[in-house]
Formats: sequence, structure tokens, C-alpha cells
Amino acid sequence: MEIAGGIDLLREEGARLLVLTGAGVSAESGLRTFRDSNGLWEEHRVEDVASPEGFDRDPQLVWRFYSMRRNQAKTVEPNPGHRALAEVEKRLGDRFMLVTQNVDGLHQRAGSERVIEIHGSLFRTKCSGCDLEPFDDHAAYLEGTLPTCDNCEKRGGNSLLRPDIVWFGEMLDPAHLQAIDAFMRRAAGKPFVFIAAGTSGAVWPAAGLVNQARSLGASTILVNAEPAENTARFHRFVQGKSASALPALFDLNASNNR
Ligand code: BV8
Repeated sequence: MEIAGGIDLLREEGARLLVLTGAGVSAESGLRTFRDSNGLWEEHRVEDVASPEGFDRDPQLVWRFYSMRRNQAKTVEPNPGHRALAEVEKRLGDRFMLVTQNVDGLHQRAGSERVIEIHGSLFRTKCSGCDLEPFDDHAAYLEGTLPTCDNCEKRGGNSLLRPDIVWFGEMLDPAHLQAIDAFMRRAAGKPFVFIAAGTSGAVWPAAGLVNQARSLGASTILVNAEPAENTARFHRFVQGKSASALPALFDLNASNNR
């Protein structure tokens, strides 16, 4: 299979692997992707609901959107694609990094530990008005009251709490981008593979990571059910469903993959 070139690299001494995942990797767990939900969610475009303007306009609608996804994510299980990535991490250790655009927590539930959630997490909440440390929160705010910040109240304010999510128009955490950049720079000059899986390549700056990886010598592979917006930026394209394509790609059953 033409793909072997990229993956053979992983068998070389000191090989490094950076994986970027998107909503497609969670599709076979039963979570809807953005492509199939855009504009379908209560007649709102996701970009309108997943934005600070959308939250200012209708915080109840946004909390309903994220609370429904919180509840749904709790009812599904990681799939073999998530588990394959957790297994590869066990074998590569600190020569592996997983960057996910997903906020559903399924990578962690599959055993992945070296995960950067560049778009935040469904299960963390933060204050929209003060520097309160984001905290774990599995509560659903579907109707009626909107959660407000106790920390602000102590200071006489009452800012709304909001999902700890990076919305459209908001900057990603610079620490995340620095960690990704540092990993890639350490990989430069060594056997280095970049894999993007289950992502349409539509959202930036995540969609640009392949370019950064290529510029540092990575062999780049896209694993996706259909061509993505940035397919042409990858050396190889494996068209398929990630729950089967990722375990096959890593050939996890073969003994020669030690
Ligand atoms: C920022 C919130 C500074 C959490 C999300 C440069 C050029 C153009 C635009 C921009 C740019 N820089 C910034 C922008 C603006 C914007 C952007 O990219 N807009 C797009 C729409 C054009 N970016 C931002 O605002 C970012 N902030 O850069 O700040 C700035 C700001 C403004 C202007 C300049 C600079 C912040 C982006 C983060 C937004 N938050 N999520 C949440 O609610 O989930 S993004 C959201 O989309 C999710 O995180 C999601 O993961 C992500 C991307 O979608 P995908 O994961 O790729 O999912 P999608 O459904 O699109 O595709 C799924 C794919 O899987 C499909 O291809 C499908 O075929 C495939 N698939 C399906 N099933 C399977 C499968 N593949 C394999 N197996 C299967 N079974």
C-alpha cells in the first residue's frame, strides 16, 4: 500500500509522530461532525453559536448547544481509532504528540495522555469576565438559569460562566501553539511523520499545521472519509474511516511494529 512510506519512517530509530484529529475521528463513536451539523443545529450555523458574539447575543442558546453536546459525549464510547492512537502513544512515549480539535474528551477516555485540546473541552467551564481558573464541569444548563461566577460576585460583579471552548474569532492558547511548535522543531532532521485524521481542513490555524510540519521535513499523511480542503498539502491521502484506517495504518496487530 502506497502509505507504507510514511509509516515505515516510524520504525526508524528516534522517529517522531504528531497527529491532528478532528470531528471525523469521533463520528464512529456516534458524535456528529461539523459538516453534518453546520446549519442543522436549531437553524443556526455553528460559527454563529460557537462565537463570543453568539454567546453575547443568546447565552441560553449557546449553553443549550454545549450542554446537549456534553450530555451526548457522556453517552458514547471511544472507538478503535481513538484506541489506536493511545496504543501508538504507549510505544513512542515523548516522541508522540496528539493535537485535537475535538472537545469531546474521547481521546483521554481511550487512554491518550499526551493530548493538546487546541479548541478547549466540553467538560470545562470558565468565567466570561474574570481570570477564574477554568474548572471541570459536567453540568447541563439546558433551560432557565444561566450560571454566574462566584469569584466575580465577591467583587460585586456577576459575569456569566461560559464553556472553556475556543470559539470562532478567539485566539488559541499560545502555550498550546508553543508546545506544538517545540515538538515539531525537535522532530526536524529526524524521522518525522505528521498525520491528520477526520478533519475537513477548514478551520485555521489547525488546518495550517500540515504546512508547518512539511517545512520541517515531515512526511505528511491525511486519513479522512473524503478529500479535505487541504488534501493537496499532504504527501499521502488514505481515504477511509478512521476507526478502521488508523489501526490498519499503524499495523498494530503486526509484531514487527515494536
Ligand atoms: C483564530 C469550537 C485569530 C469547539 C471550533 C485564516 C484563514 C481563514 C480563516 C481564518 C484564518 N485564521 C482564523 C480564521 C478564522 C477562523 C476560521 O478558521 N474560520 C473558518 C471557518 C474559515 N478561525 C478562528 O477563528 C480561530 N481563531 O485564528 O484567532 C483570528 C481570528 C479571526 C481572524 C483571524 C485570526 C479559532 C478556530 C476554533 C473555532 N472553534 N470549535 C466546538 O464547538 O467544537 S472549530 C470546530 O471546527 C471544531 O473544533 C471542529 O473540530 C473544527 C474543525 O472541524 P473538523 O474537526 O475538521 O470537523 P468537520 O466536520 O469540518 O470535518 C470532519 C471531517 O471528517 C470531514 O472531512 C469528514 O469527511 C471526515 N469524516 C467524517 N466521518 C469520518 C471522517 N473521517 C474519517 N473517518 C470517519 N468516520
